[in-house]
Amino acid sequence: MAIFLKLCGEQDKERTPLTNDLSQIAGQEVSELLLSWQSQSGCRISSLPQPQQNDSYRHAKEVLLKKGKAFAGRPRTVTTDLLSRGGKDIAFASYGPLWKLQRKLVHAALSMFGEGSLALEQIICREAASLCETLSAAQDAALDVAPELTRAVTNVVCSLCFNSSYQRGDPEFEAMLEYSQGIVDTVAKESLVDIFPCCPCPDQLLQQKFTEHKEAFCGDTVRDLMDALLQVRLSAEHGSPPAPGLSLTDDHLLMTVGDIFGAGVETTTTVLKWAVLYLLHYPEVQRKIQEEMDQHIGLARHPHLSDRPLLPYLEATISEVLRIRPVSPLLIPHVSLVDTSIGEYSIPKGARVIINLWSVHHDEKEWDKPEEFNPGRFLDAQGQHIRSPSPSYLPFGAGVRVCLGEVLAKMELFLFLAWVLQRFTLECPQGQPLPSLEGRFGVVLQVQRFRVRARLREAWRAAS
Ligand code: HEM
Ligand code: PLO
Repeated sequence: MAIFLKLCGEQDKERTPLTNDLSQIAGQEVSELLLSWQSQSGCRISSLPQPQQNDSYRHAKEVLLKKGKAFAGRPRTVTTDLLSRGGKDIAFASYGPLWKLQRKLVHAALSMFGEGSLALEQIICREAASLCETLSAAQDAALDVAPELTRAVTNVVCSLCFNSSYQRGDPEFEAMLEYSQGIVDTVAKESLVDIFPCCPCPDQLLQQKFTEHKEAFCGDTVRDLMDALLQVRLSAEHGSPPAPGLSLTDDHLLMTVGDIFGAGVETTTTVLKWAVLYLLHYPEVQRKIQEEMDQHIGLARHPHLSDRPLLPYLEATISEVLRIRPVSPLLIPHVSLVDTSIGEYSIPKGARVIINLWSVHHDEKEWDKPEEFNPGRFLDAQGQHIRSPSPSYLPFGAGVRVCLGEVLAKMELFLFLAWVLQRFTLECPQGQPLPSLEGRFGVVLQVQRFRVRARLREAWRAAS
């Protein structure tokens, strides 16, 4: 079943803890899910009746693409209001001119800092090199790679947002990790108000960075996303006054960067962890990626973004990880902004619509043995080119609310995995059982903790 609906009553229009709802979903039967929602919130819940044939992804696409604008709203919840200072960010903001402007600005800034160009690639490669150093230093010991992957990804996003990065063990970085993990865990478990009852905005680090940037900003040089946003606001102030409702307050700028930071770190790190976990379970996939790399790149130089067409099996592996363990298995909830319909069903204005991406990605009618990890399904018969085996695949969503970071995320996933697999073979530490492939439902589909042995490849040792 691809779509759930929630038809809210007046009483909880504004203050329904979103993730309490979501945490109920993982691993439960749909009927259970609907009952638990009903008893929790007193809302009327319905789901579209069993879809006909392949309607599952069609309904999802109708909501996201065909009627994207009609379903472009977001529900307001206690938790997201706290995270976004009342919807002043992008992800949890309602559809409107300010949200559009914020998206446009981030898009422009991402292009300026190098979606596809050299600057961002250099930053990612610097972090990939540092990650490889750490793995080398661990000298075959069983290592919890999660903090290392998080540091690498955080540094890319920090460079992009604040023009800064962190060394291992930096107390500010440790504080940031703790804060971020705290939010992710908390959002997964319960409402944030229970944890920060008197402090609705626990984002001091972000605030501190913002204040530093505002003080240093002179309007001439744009060092990062924060400067880019300050500059846009400055130029707007010099022109005619903004139309009512179109002025970017400090909170809007801060929450925009907060979103890019939060989304940039949580999602990409999680996919990298899933990728490593699947490579431990499927050593033959790892071997194939390494063979492909040895053949097309060799060991005398580092991988570049321009190598992507040369490494279709690695690209296919990334696509398969994003299919089998979608980071955001229910996307972010959508809300209908007008009376509308899905298929033959009428949907009233204000209905909460949850797309079940998990079922779209595990639909047996669309995917051969969907539980099987098989990167080959994304390759053509010759294994030379990436292909789209089914339209039932939406890891980044689609339409007006589509992910803003898809290009950046794909750059990072490709480069980090290529750098690591060129040098190391990832293995389960000796004598330990293979770690679980079961996810933990949180704000993203989290990986359970596991350890890895990164063994330097003989070929790499010999070559260097
Ligand atoms: C939204 C997936 C990385 C920024 C989303 C959505 C999905 C998604 C499924 C929700 C779409 C919807 O509600 O219909 C992913 C995946 C990623 C990733 C799988 C990594 C592999 C990133 C990165 C950034 C980012 C690196 C930032 C640079 C955003 C933002 C939104 C969003 C701002 C909200 C868009 C809106 O509501 O208008 N992402 N994302 N994401 N993503 Fe990503
Ligand atoms: C992560 C914790 C941050 O402090 C705030 C934040 C902002 C954007 C959110 C992100 C959190 C979690 C992952 C989200 C992202 C927007 C898109 C992304 C929800 C809550 C997805 C699709 O998973």
